[in-house]
Amino acid sequence: MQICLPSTIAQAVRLVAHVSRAVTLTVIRPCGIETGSQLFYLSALTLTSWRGRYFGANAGNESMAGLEADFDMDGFSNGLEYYFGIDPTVFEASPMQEPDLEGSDFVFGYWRSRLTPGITARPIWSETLETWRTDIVSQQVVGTVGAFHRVRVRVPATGLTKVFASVEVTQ
Ligand SMILES: [Ca+2]
Repeated sequence: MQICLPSTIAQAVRLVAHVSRAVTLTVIRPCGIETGSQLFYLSALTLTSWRGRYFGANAGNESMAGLEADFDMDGFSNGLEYYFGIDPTVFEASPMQEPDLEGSDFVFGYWRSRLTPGITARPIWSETLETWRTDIVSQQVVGTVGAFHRVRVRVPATGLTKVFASVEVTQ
């Protein structure tokens, strides 16, 4: 009796978190090639399930798992960590990257989760760190990898002496 175990799976299953679709798999065996498809139903990681994933029995504890809490004390609230798609229990380097001047515009980038149901987020900026503004700032998705978008934020800085920028997350 010959056992015909698969030697390779020709097509890896790569699904973006919010995409439900049929995926065709091709399995190559020593005795032949088999192809089939399967419809995968996926649902986005909600804020509630995200809190459960990282905080377990403490998911309902607002001082640990709440949107404004900063459990790992890395300077980013849990809401921001959910938005950025990073671990809220591990102190990590800032997800804000590549601050620079392009002409007279202040720009920076970051990776964010493609889908974050339950929250809204927008870039904000300030000259003083006291008053945060949402005018004149713009953002653009400049890339996509898996479940993440690469975002580029731009603040026209003509006439400004300082620009501080962040992202505001609200529920
Ligand atoms: Ca944090």
